[in-house]
Order: sequence, then C-alpha cells, then structure tokens
Amino acid sequence: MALEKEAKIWFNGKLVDWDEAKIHVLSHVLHYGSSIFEGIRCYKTEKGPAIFRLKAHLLRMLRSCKIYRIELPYSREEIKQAIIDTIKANNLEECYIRPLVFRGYDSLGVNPYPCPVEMVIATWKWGRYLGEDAIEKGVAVKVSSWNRMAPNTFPFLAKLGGNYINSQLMKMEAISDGYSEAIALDTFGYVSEGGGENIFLVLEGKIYTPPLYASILPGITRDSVITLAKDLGYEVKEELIPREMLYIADEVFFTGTAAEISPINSIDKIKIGGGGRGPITKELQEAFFRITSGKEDKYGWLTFVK
Ligand code: PPE
Repeated sequence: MALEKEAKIWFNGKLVDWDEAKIHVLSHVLHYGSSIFEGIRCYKTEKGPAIFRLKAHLLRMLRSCKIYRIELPYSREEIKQAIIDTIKANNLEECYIRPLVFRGYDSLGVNPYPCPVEMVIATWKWGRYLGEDAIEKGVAVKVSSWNRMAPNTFPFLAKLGGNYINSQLMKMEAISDGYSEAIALDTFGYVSEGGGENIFLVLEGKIYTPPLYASILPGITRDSVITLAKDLGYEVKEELIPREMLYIADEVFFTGTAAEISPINSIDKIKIGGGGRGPITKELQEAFFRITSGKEDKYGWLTFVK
C-alpha cells in the first residue's frame, strides 16, 4: 500500500510540508541504521481522535534512546505536544503515528557521536496491517528460518531501526513462501515474536506469551492484552514456549500497534485449533476495541487530541 500524503510532518521542531521533509543522502542513519522509532495508533472516538497508550510509547522511546546513548533535545512533554500538533495539522480523525529519532548529517564512519540527533513525527492512515480479513479470519504464517537477535548483539528491548533488518529478512522469506508474516524463534530455539508483532497462544484455557528475555520487543499491545486477559479472569503465563507448542495450541494470535490483535489460523500449514478466530482471541479483541473506540477507558489509556 503506497503512502497517502498528509499535509504536514513535524521535523526538528517545526511543522513542514510533507514533501519538504527531506534529509541528506550522507546522513548517518541511512548508512548504519542508527534510528529509534515508535509506532502509535490514534483512534476515532465520539470525543474526537484519541491516542492509545501515548505515555507508554513515549517511555519506550526515551528508554530506546538511553540504550543507544542518544540525548534527545526535546522533553517528554514537548514530544507529546508535537504529536498532538501533528495530528491536528493533518486534520485526522484516526491515524498511525510514527515518531523517529535519527543520527543525521555531519561526518561518515561508524562513530555516530559527531552526527546531530534529529527527530520527525509523521502521521498517516494505516488500515489492517496483515490484510483486511486478518482481524476476523486470521492469517497463515510460518516459523522463520531466521532467528531473532541473540542477547548482547542487537538490543531487542529498544526499538532500533537497525533491528528491522532481521524483521525484513523474515518478512521477505514469508512473502516468497506464500505467507503474510513469520514467527521467529530466539537463538535458543524458543518462540520469540513476529517480524512486527508479539505472539500469544491459548492452551487448555490458559494464555501463554514469551517472556522479555526471549528476544522480544516489550510490546505495548502485549502489555495491554496481558492486563485485559487477567481482568477477564484468565491466567497469563510469561514463559519460554517450545516451537511445537504453537502447533498444538487451541488459539494463537499476534499483537502489535499496527497488527492490533490478529488471529493466526495456521502455522507451517498446520491448522491451529478450528482454523479460524478462537473464542478467547475474540473476547480479547472485543475488550481491546471497546477501549480504542472510546466506549470505556478504565485504565486511562487514551489521550484525547482535542
Ligand atoms: N515486536 C516487534 C518486532 C514490533 O515491531 C512490534 C511493533 C511489536 C512487537 C509490538 O509492539 P507494540 O506495537 O508496542 O504492541 N511493530 C510496529 C512497526 C510495524 C511496522 O511494520 O513498521 C507497530 O506495530 O507499530
């Protein structure tokens, strides 16, 4: 899906025209993957656009910067306001929000320190990440031949641009093999996550998801689903999952800002459960969309733009 242009992009403190938000080809980020980003959704509600879990996304972004030794020239409050200003400038009822911090143009060579820290915030309309039918019917996926990053290689707790080279390898292999996404194992052989999603499974009424040390991004949708599931009375176990547990699960689903809660109907051509969306996945989706639609906000997860 080609990007549909919006009016403005926030670029180093100013709202500039979409087509004017450009950087030099010798910027550090382009050569060495030196960026930090976030993906946030803003939902349409009766009280106007509402940003889902903004505080948690900003915290993760600041932590990613800390891991990568980036000193952001903006405060958390300034970034929050910049995000709101960008949504307003583009007059959007709902959108995906992409804040991106990167090492810019000064000198080349691996050393990033001399390069300026720059930041952009873009918004665009992003529909169903894994296809229009994904939320109801689910998607067919495979276990990737690529592993997720080993500990002490690429910091997986940080949302670093460079980490997404691994996701791209997974995605390209999946598409070439006829799947919409792949699941990676960690380097010890345990289930890790999708290329752009965390993963959950349901077995005998209990919900399982890999722990943070299984090379996963600490997903905010993951955290939300754990909270919702516990509140609905389910036991949620964050523990190492062997690959074959995916095959025998009653339900498997992805979570992510872009993917929301997407059921998985087959893995490596093995049908999962009944081969459609399972009842617990549906119950969690309903609880999740009740909040994102603004019908109820009992955890204070919404930030209203107006
Ligand atoms: N793991 C990975 C590797 C990942 O990229 C994401 C989000 C998640 C888990 C889920 O995290 P969260 O969004 O906080 O629940 N992936 C983002 C980027 C997708 C893209 O293609 O770009 C997203 O969903 O916004």
